[in-house]
Amino acid sequence: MRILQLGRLSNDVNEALASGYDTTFLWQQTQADEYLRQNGNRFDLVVTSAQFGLTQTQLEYLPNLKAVCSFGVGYDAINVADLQKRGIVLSNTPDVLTDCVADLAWGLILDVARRISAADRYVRSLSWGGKQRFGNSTRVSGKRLGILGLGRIGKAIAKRGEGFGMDIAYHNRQKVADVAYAYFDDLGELATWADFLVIACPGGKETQGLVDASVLKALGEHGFLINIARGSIVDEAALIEVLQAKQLAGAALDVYAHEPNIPTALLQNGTVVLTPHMGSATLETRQDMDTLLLDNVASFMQTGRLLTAVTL
Ligand code: 8YV
Repeated sequence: MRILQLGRLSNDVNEALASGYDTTFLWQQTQADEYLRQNGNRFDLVVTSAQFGLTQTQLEYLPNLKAVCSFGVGYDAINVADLQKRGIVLSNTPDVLTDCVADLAWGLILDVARRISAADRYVRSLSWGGKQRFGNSTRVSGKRLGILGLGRIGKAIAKRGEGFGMDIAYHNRQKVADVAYAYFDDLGELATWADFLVIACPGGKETQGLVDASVLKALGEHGFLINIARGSIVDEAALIEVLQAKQLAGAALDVYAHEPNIPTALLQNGTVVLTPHMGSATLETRQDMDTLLLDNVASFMQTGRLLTAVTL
């Protein structure tokens, strides 16, 4: 069986795939599209990531594809309906990244409310002690935490919220059975209720633009938006508008509509905290993701089965 790896992953993964299997690195081909058009029929398994995805055209050039092993938990950049039609199986890397993504969500909640990054800029500019006062920030403990998407990551964020004595509620496609948190079946109502709205649902067509102007206005001038999921879930233009009109207290974002491009209006806004899609990017979690990706490849090669198959 032959492997096609679409984009560069860690050195450990690149080396393991190159030494253990018959692997071709598509990114090393000078004319990747042409290479794929002419040689796509040779490959049985694709290795990709949440970031690289798999395009419809690439899939068409892979008539003998049997499995896709992806690095990352989200698979919105892969058309699962097309995989399903062709009986191609897909694995991702769930669970191992849950804690670190939830930790980053909490870092962002604390940063945007307590103005930690803004305070850091203030101190470094030697403003402390000068005429310009830093001003107060906003309390986090005991406030209302609204979570959009109560899956594995949403639950881990909620659990941390309990430690901060917060009231916790969520919106999800459906009510989650094993939790005591309040359920809102209307996202606008959750936003009206919440002081902090954290986005933790999957990306893709179903959630595209779900957090729109009306949801943001419902969150309101004292509310904060935190997004560690996908940029596509938020109407970024509407977010800029409400921030500029001070109809929202602030936003903390790890993900964007067109990564790595961030609109200048967000870069220049002092009430916004920005990080470079780094939720899962700790040494420990990235090693665990590498291992799980490689274990899925090994399992498929040996048994024809994936360890963490996505239900398509
Ligand atoms: C990716 C992510 O792993 O897991 C996801 O869905 O978005 C990240 O953890 C990272 O962007 C590499 O593709």
